[in-house]
Amino acid sequence: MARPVSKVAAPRHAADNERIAAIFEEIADLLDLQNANPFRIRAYRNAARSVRAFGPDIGGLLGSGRELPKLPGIGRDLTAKIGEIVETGSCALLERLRKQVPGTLVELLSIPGLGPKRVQHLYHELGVETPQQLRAAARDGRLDRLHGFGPRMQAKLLQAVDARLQTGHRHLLALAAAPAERVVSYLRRAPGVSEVSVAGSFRRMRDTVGDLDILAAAADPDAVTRHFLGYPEVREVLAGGPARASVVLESGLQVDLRTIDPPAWGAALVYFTGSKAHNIALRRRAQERGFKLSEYGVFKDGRRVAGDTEASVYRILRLAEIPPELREDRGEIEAAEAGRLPRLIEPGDLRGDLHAHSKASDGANSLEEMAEAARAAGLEYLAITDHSRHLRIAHGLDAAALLRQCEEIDALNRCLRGITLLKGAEVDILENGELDLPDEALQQLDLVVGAVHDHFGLSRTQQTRRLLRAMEHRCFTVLAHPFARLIGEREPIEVDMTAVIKAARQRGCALELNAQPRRMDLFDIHCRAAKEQGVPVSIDSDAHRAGDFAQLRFGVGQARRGWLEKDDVLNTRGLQDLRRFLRDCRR
Ligand code: DGT
Ligand code: CA
Ligand code: CA
Repeated sequence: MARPVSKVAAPRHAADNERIAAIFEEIADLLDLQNANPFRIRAYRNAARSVRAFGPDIGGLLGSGRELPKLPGIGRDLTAKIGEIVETGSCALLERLRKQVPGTLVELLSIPGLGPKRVQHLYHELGVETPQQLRAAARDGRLDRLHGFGPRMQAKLLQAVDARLQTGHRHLLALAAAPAERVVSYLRRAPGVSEVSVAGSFRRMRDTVGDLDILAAAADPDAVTRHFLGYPEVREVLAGGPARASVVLESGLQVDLRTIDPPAWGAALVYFTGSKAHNIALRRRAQERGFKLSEYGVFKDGRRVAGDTEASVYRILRLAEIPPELREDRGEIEAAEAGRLPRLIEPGDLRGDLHAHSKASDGANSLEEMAEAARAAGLEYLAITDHSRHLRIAHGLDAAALLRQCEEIDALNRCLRGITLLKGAEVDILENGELDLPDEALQQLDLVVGAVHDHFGLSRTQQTRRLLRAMEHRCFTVLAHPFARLIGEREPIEVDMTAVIKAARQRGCALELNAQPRRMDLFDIHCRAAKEQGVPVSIDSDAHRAGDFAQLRFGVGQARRGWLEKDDVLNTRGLQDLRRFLRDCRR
């Protein structure tokens, strides 16, 4: 591993809570693969959970010289490890374990259905180390020889492996965000730098990113590259020329840096933001108008006529400035020409959240803690939607437990200030399209969020019929994560989304854009289809812990990719307005 020598001290903020938790989880995984003491493994898993559930930024706390408060499951040894991670960005134990266990096994472990026992079996008996090798072994029947790999298990595994290989080595947008922000703020301190921006798919807010493309503007690119290669989170340097460099960070994320001559800043930003399809369409338009457009500027007869800012590039092409999320060549250039670009929704437009969990099912925090966190995130209302009984792994609620929760919420609402809790449930849509709670239970709720959590493999016809039937229920309000996909783990279900959107319009219910990083479901194109049909989209966090409301901004990013404006989104409405919708929705 090439780690460039750096004179720059590691910033004390190099570890956000998510990163600390991820390190603890990786340690637990690696220990697991070594058959280590189960108590030790569990201690690291609990610590990861604890760190995630902790609201304030631990790096910030320790950095400002304060002590870490007592966290559940975190004793002296783990506190020291946290200190080490904050200080150095990593942890000696992790480095040691990584040398002992083939790294690809951890990737196998992250495939649903594969625990440490099965991964060890695969490795020791078949030499399987990667998802590709696993797929090959399944296809040519070698798995049949192994204990614990029956036909159903194999079918499930194959599906999960296919989903994984489809996504490739892409990173979830939300998980790339913290490293991206850190490297950007580090680069702003490089000598002579006037601008720094993330470009590429990250700036367009795609749900996953292949790598991070970062641009800096400076007259002396060499100095910027040198500064960049000294970044403490760099694990490996792939290329390090004067004006461009590529590295891999500790998190596995690749970062490409390009340093731009300031007069070409805007043109470069357009070019490297992409998408490729948008760039091609822009360049064609430039040509038609007698210009030459490149990453270096807009030229006429060899002379640069625009390109210092993005606005200058679009202006000279007679276009309104197109927000990065729309740059996919899906009609944005025509809209910009006609002055008909949408006024995209902004994160600050959200006034509530219609999907969140508490300790009562599989969440980490109490009702009150969730309410406080939602208020701190700037929301005015929050629907508590714990799971229904069918979802046993999530400790789903039955009718009686739900009734008790409703009473608790009524009581809480009498003393909460600045936030209102709504009574809801995330109700399983059963295989036949029925809802998993009796009508009497559903009727006492403010809203019902219906969701598919099983039978993912139904045919398109059956799956569509299932969803339509569920939506017909007189208490149904929001169809949660309509495709039930998990990025890199589970493919979207087969369903006729056009029919679902039409049915939602007739029924007067809403579709969810679930902002959990692994879900990001609805897709952007279906947001746009919903908008065209006048079906409101609800951008929900699906929060399972207090910190999860921060995910909403990625949901807003995807909504923007789907051309949504404030009025297209249900939870931009004030509480009264929302209540009217909920009332009208109920038959
Ligand atoms: P990713 O990294 O796979 O999530 O997607 P992007 O869009 O970030 O793609 P990337 O990193 O390969 O390149 C960054 C941007 O550079 C891309 O959005 C547009 C521009 N670009 C890259 N290759 C080409 C190309 O061959 N032609 C044009 N016109 N633009 C390109
Ligand atoms: Ca990229
Ligand atoms: Ca790139």
